[in-house]
Order: sequence, then structure tokens, then C-alpha cells
Amino acid sequence: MIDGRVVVERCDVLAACTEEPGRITRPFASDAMRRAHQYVREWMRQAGMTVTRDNIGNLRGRYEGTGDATLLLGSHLDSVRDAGKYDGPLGVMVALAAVQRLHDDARQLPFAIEVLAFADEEGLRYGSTYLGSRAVAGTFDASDLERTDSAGVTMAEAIRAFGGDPTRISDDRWGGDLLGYCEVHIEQGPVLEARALPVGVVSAIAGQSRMLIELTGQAGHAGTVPMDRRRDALAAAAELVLAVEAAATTQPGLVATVGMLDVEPGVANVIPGRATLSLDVRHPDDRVRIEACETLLARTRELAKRRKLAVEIRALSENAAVRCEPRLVSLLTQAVKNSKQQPLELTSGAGHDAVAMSALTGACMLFVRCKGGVSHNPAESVTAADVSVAIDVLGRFLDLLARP
Ligand code: HGY
Ligand code: MN
Ligand code: MN
Repeated sequence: MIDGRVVVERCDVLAACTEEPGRITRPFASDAMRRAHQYVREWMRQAGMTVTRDNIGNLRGRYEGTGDATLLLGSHLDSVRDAGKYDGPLGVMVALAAVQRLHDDARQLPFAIEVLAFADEEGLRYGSTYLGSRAVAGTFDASDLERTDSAGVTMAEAIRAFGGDPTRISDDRWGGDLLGYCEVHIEQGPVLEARALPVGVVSAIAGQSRMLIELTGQAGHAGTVPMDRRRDALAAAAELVLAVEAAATTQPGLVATVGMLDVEPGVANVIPGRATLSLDVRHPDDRVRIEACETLLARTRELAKRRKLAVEIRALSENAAVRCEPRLVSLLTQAVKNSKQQPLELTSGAGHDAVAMSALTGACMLFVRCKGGVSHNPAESVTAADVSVAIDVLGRFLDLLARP
């Protein structure tokens, strides 16, 4: 019977599908993604599924049932740069394992199951989030097709090169009767480990705002421009980074991060003329998040004015907080109990495809303990035993949904 050990082995296989040898980097519509699809396509086939790939580049495995409705399972196959093995792929592999068990037992449920291996949750290549799940949910923003990657390739060109038709993304929208969406994902936080629990049920997902801030001063000679005559973009960015950290530490539940900082011209003996930084702000309460963003942007404009710099702010993505569907949450909690595990409900600070899918249908999530809560880091780690629990819980969730 397929178990956590096989799932962990499969995540190892997918980890080798990378654009950067020596570390895991699997962007949207990349050759690495194409290689990952070859493995997942075969594992879907072994689980008795028919496999299709839609225009945006989601891989979809369908396991027929005796009724017309469909339950959607899944997670994403893309990664951040220098990622861990499990953020995304674990959810797809656990879903496939639950279907494999049905297939091995020649069982059909009174509903079909479709496992969605999403094309892009992280936004690494184009800065946009949830491309795959938005296409399925019917909320894909066609203007994103004009976004260009670091090599100047538009999203439309990347989709076409990957075998999709960018003019027909709307065909990817789900049409038909749905029971809901369930996503298994590593917790990416410390709670389950602290409570010594293998799995947890997600009650809500924090909202997030992501933007780019460009500060423009004046490049100059590091040896000749007096300190009081400089318009140093990096010094301004440094002040802003510390202001972001200070603002987040004063507000419970708020997290704010500057994850990317690009300096031009980036030469030791030149005063930086331009600094571009990313800003990621999150909170379970949208009002708090929006207010925090307003405060931080006002602070940005104030320091830019004081330092005689120009400032340009570009929104990258904005996602409201999402409450998981109460009926599915209670079924998933019952499945945890039926699995002889202690149930725990927790919120997610990380965003997930469940955010986008909640626009289409009721969504729920099962978290799996990960070592030290570490994620977006090659040290990401799970145990096969915990993954076996997750497969068992998901199977019991299916059984509960199948009850008349
Ligand atoms: O950033 C996030 O929350 C997710 O990992 N994309
Ligand atoms: Mn993820
Ligand atoms: Mn992630």
C-alpha cells in the first residue's frame, strides 16, 4: 500500500527537476516544470487517472466516481528559488497517494476526484501569485499575460512555449458540480512541532499585500561627494527596511518582510542611484493589513522627500484573508479524530492555492508538521510517518464525504 515513504521518495525525485543544479528552483512554465510533469503524469496514470494539461500549465488527474460531482484536491509544483522539497509537491503527492489507494482497492466513490498540480503558486517568474489556481477558479487576470520575466519573455510567450494557448486561459475555468477543494501542505510554521502533532486543520489563511518600491536618488563618486550633498538610494532603502521591521513588531499578528533588494549600479565606489525593494505585508485581519500598508507607504514617501529621492510604488499582488469552509473543516477534523490523532485548528500565515480556489468552491487544508517550521529553505523536512498520517486522514476525509 502506498505510504509516506513512497511520497517522500517521489518528492526527492521532483526535487531533481530544477533550473539551478545544486538547488531546487522550479519556475512556472520552465523546462524543470516540464520534467516534473513527466513524473507526475506517470504517477497519475498509475493511480488510474486520466491526465490532461490545461492552457496555463496545470496538470490535472481525474479519477472517476459513480456520481456527477467532483472533489478537487491538489497543490502547486512550482517553487521559490533555492526551495525545499515539500512546499507544494507534498500536497500533490499525498492527494495522488489517497487516489492510488482507492484504485488499488478498485473502489469508486459517489463523486469524482480531480487532482490539480498547479502551475504557479509562488510567482517566482512573473511576480504574480496563484496563476494556476486562478485559471481554474476563473479569476485569472489577462493583463498578467503581458508581464515579462527577467529575460524579457512575456507570460503569453512562456505559456505558448510550454504548449498552452494564452488566448484560451478562460477555457481552464472549472465548469461542473463541485464538492469542494482540499489541499494538504506543510505547515511552514512551528505550531504542530511545538504541540507534538503530525497534522493540523487550517481554519483561515492570512491576507497578503505584495509590492515593489523603487527609490531613485543620484549615482555619484564615492570619494568626492560630501555626505550632506548625497541622494543615496541604498541608505534610504536601509532606513525603510528597519522601519518595516519596527512597524511589524509593534502590531500583534502582523508580519512585514523586505525579501528582495536590488541596488544600481551596485559598484563599490559609486553612491547608489537607485534601490528597488519588495514589500510583503500579512495579517489575518484585512483591515489591520491595509492600515499597515498605508502607514508604511506614508513612511516611504516621507523619507524619500526628506532625502530628496523620487519614489515609485507598484502593486504586485493583493489577496484578502480567507476563512476555510466550515463544513469541510469539521469533516477534516473528524477525519483526524478517526485517524486516532488529536485534532488542532490553526491559521496559515502562508498563502496557498486554497486562497484562489475559495473563489470557486469551499476550501479546506490539512497541514503536515515540518521540522523547525522551516520552509522556503532547502532544510525543509518532514517525516514519512507524519506523511502516512496525512494520507490516512485524507482517505478518511474522502470516506466521510462519501457517506450519504
Ligand atoms: O508566500 C507565500 O505565502 C506562499 O509560499 N506563496
Ligand atoms: Mn506552498
Ligand atoms: Mn511557498
